[in-house]
Amino acid sequence: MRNAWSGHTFPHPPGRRRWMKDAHSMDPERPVQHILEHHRDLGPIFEIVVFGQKFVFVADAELAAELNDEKRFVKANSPALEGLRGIAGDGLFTARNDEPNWQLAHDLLVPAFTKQAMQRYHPVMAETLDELFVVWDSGDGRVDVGGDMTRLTLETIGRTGFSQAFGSFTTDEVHPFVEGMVTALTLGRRKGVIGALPGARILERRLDRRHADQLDYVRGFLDDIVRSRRTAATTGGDDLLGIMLDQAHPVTGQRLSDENIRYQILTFLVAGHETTSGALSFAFYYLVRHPDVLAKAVAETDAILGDDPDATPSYEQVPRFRYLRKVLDEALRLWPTAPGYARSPREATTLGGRWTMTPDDWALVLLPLVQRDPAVWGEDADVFDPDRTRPRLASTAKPFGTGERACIGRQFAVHEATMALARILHRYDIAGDASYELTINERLTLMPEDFHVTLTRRRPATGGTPLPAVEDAPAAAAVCPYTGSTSG
Ligand code: MNH
Repeated sequence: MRNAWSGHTFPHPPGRRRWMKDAHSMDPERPVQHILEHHRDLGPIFEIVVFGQKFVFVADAELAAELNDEKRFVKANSPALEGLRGIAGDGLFTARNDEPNWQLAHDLLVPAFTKQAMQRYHPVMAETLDELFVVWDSGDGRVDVGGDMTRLTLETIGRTGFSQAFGSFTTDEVHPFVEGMVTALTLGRRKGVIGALPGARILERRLDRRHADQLDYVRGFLDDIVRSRRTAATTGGDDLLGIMLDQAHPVTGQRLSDENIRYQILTFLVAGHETTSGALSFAFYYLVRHPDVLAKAVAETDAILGDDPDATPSYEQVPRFRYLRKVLDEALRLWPTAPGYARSPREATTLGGRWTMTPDDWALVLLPLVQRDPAVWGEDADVFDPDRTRPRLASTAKPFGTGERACIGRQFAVHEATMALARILHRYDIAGDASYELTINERLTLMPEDFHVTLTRRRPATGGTPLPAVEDAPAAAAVCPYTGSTSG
């Protein structure tokens, strides 16, 4: 059996049953929160066996650092990722390391995330925010943070990557593509979980049949995006879609197939918005919970943007919001919206000096635990504090993953989220609901649930607010603002 760990059994939740194993001690609706609430005492590495599948979790920064070592380990496709292959195929996120389409698509699409590319996306990101502000200004000030951040990030990736708008700001209804996508994703996750059970194929086919209409709609929608670009009078374009349709690999001359392009569009539309909207929502959650942090953040926006509430930062100004960046990093430390990634050894090895691990074995780096490891972050590891100094082994805080298969959209996400935070905090006074208790929706990614704030237009303070002190900020602008703190 795959992931047998040479027969080794790790610590696991108490009360394991003979057939159901650990099913009673996992929560399919909120697996990550359940582990944080109930299983933090299982130690640095533990297992949960459900539905005939062994999941090995790493909670410890030292072990995570080992798994992050690209010389010894590579990305593994967890069952959850494999479950998505029905709709995302060998798209970038779900491709297996040895599939030729990974390298091909990676090489073709890296240029879509360079500095020059980001400079092209910048005004589109700014315009999309303007449209959100129009909606907010015509409302009563009460805002569903998760919902509106999702609208914002979906519009942004749709427009920047594919010249595809979703009308998120003109209607209250969810775009049918989004609905279909969510169905497809939920389906994928369920398939991933049941995959190891006898009879899974039959169940899977039944699930597919039940949702056939929605899945067909998604497929048709993706085909339309491709078709309308191909028939457009002006072909070309240097956005994601343009690159995929028009460019050949500079060395091999190979091109992406139509099927693979569909997989990539879906991959980027999903990966390009879910995680970023969650990150923004958690940042707002912590900001309204910490008035001192909020005040510092607002002061930074006034110092950089001045007294015009509609001021838009230039591309070059965005990385100067160093304190906002710390807020974002700290939110992603506590609640990494993509809560983990799986790793396998390149060849048989020993993990932690003790456990034999073969290329058939994989472990999940469980980021919400690794990034709160008290050995690294101290006893107050669970506390939100953007000013904390990043200690030894802080390099295991990797909300964007690690190595060759790390997030290709990291700069995109950080630029988009920083600008959104800056402009929103500069433009509105923001008040939370004191009685709100954080509950997190775990769909594919993490997202605060039913979190609302009240916005009122503000008039930024005029004139020379001094920049708030930001400790250990890189001294010279020569340091790339994006490759600094959290990953490597
Ligand atoms: Mn993103 C891979 C987190 C924003 C597109 N992303 C990953 C991985 C993590 C991750 C973790 C690695 C998964 C693994 O090892 O199995 N991503 C994030 C977070 C944000 C994010 C926390 C926002 C915050 N991601 C984005 C954006 C885009 C994007 C924005 C696109 C515009 N991510 C990807 C793609 C991959 C990926 C594509 C797969 C890369 C590869 O394997 O080559």
